[in-house]
Amino acid sequence: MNAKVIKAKAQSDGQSYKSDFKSSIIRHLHCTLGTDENKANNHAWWKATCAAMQERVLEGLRKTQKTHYLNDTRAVHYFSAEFLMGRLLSNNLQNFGLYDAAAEALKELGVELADIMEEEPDMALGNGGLGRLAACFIDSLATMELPAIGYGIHYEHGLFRQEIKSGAQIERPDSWRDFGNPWEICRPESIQEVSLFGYVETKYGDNGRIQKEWHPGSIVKGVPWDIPVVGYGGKTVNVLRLWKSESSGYFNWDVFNAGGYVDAQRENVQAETISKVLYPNDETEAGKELRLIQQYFFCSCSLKDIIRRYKRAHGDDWSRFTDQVVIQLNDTHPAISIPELMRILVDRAALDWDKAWGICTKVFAYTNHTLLPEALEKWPARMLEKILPRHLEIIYEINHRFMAEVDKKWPGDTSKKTKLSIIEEGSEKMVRMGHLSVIGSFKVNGVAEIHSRLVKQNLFPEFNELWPDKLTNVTNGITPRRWLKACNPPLSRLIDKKIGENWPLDLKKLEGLLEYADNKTFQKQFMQVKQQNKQLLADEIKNTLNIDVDVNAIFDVQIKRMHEYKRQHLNLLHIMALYRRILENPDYDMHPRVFIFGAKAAPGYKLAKDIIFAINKVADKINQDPRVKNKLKVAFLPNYRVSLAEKMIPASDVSEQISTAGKEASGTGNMKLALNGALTIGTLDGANIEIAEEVGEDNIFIFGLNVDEVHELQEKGYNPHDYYYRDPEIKAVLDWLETDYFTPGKPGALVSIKQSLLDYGDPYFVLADFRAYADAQEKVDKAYRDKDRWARMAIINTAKMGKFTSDRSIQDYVERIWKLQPCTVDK
Ligand code: C3B
Repeated sequence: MNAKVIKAKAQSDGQSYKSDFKSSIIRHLHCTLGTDENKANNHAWWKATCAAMQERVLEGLRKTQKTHYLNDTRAVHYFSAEFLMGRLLSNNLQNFGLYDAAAEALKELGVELADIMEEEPDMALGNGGLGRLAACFIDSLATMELPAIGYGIHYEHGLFRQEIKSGAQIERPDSWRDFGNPWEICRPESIQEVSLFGYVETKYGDNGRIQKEWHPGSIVKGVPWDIPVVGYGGKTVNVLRLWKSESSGYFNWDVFNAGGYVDAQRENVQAETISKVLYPNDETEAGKELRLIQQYFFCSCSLKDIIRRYKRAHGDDWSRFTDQVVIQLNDTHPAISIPELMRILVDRAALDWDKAWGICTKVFAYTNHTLLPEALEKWPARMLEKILPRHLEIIYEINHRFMAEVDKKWPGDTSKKTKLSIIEEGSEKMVRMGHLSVIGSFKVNGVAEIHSRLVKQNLFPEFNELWPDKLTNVTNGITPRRWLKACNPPLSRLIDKKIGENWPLDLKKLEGLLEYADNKTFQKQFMQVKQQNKQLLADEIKNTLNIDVDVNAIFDVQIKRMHEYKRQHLNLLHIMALYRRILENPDYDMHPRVFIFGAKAAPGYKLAKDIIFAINKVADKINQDPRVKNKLKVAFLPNYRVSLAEKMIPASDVSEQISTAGKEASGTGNMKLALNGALTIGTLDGANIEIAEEVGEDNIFIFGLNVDEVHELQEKGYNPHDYYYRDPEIKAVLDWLETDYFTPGKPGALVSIKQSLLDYGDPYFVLADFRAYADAQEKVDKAYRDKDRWARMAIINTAKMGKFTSDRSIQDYVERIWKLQPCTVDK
């Protein structure tokens, strides 16, 4: 169905729906919430509206599940410890094509849809890019009518809420379901049990075969909560199934000796902590026992759920399992699924090892999202032995057999074995989850061309030699439904008028805008929309920070997790340099600019928190300094999250994508900003490279060292002091950090940034790239002053983002990895 048909249908649906919807909202106000039209506050209206919507959603879900069951479809199972969903009301209304009808229905009831949408807490069950990617992917899967299920963890507390107090980040607990969440449905009929701890008994079966029996020390319950995932067009409604841990109230008493009763109770209480809270570390492996338990918990529940469904259709006949089931591992977080499936097949289903391994290695595929060493998960063998003793044995067996394969390929080469072994020997034996994932999967993909090349060349070169077809690329993407249609209504309407309404399903259609790139009227309309969006963001900045910003200034935006490799401090040093230039020369010629940040730091990441503090302190000073004459403003918006991104992205002129080349696997914010007409200033890193290829080098500001140059500099020996002494501006700015200029009475409060860049060797080459960055920023400044040129560039950016729809990513997965067929669900 194309967009016109969807819309016509939605309109006719819309008319009848409007009155149905109105009565449904009222009914829910009365019967679900126990209130009425006169008493209801915005929160109650929001809940009643969601409940009214959910009636349709659940009908779609029921039909989808029935259709998939009757067609016995092959399905992809997306295993991810994170799903960063954001808000769902607007998305679900949009995808059903009922947004306008709902807005009108509410208006007739005296309520503004936009106001009640603000009541919805974000579902922040993820940290950043990896979790949001999973959310975009399940949107695309449903939209493309592909049978799919997302599996994850039902965290009681998602990513912490960030407050800024006196410039510093404070973490507060997130409570997305404190007053109940209207979208989720509990499915007690599908509860699973998960074993932990205990010991393994070796037995001899009747046939003389060795059998292993795991006697667990405790058992917890996994309770599934389903979130419906509505595809665009409203036909397929898939499911995101999130597992909540609960005490099973059951013990394997034989492991407790007399007097173990109290300990047993303690374990019971601990059962509930498994799904309590999301680990807030982005790209660092915490090495914590509870995290491993979380991972195993959701993987075990999910695998058992898949097998239960498979057995309902196929009984004990395993021969069709790999035709029906493919499992995508989103990073190594769910890698423990591999030995878990082996355990189920060998110990429970009594398949022989080779047969079981044959199944495993046709079921799993693994996505690598990072090369950062601190993000590559390794678990102490001792920890695995304690928590999952049988799995450790299985991992040893997988490794033993794999080492034989390595020996065949490279006879007698022990250094190859050391490199490729799942087990890393050392003072403490470690299990490398990346290795396990590559060995246990039939495909491994990186998330942008350059990243996948580096995965092959630097991270897993020997695996690539051993299995040349295993490693591949699927460049990331974003859903244009949320990241343009829903978050930027005025631009969407303008595009609809020019090229029709099919682009949310076929984003390459945006290229139709190219012929208007030089059209003065269109340029004006395009920039007016931007101005309008900037005004809304300016209001938000005024409301939250009480800072006045001018919408004629350049809105320069850096939004992402706070991390040294993402180099928010490079941005900060440049802001300080501009400030200094203005102080030295009051007539310093620059177009007014507002630098806007949004970023959370991992609570234990000291330097990241110091950078947040520094940005806020520098912002305070600059924003209050009359000598700056409004040329420069700095705004750090607290609590960056999906719903805030939806407000910032449509209002951005400049998109900061300035990571050290080779460090950002892909990035997806870069795609969202360019899609909404922001111009990128960025390094040749991650998907920036592919964005540059699409828009052309005239329509992007590329600067700095590329991957090879970073590598060369590293080899040659990088000394940041060279840049400090040679470039007076760098020196002045770094020395400034040491004074109490930005932190009156507290000299040295910002010194850790200088120290990291000089004393600790500037591991992310900030100083090496500073001058090139500052020069590129001057080019941005010049370009913006030429209004026509800027409008043209912005339009071209929007027009050329077709490649980056997550529908294209999913199509790549389908063709290269999953081999799935769509399945049409009648509405
Ligand atoms: C991120 C990477 O940092 C991004 O470059 C990438 O676009 C996304 O994943 C999605 O692929 N990432 C993350 O958010 N968390 C990790 N643990 C590892 C990578």
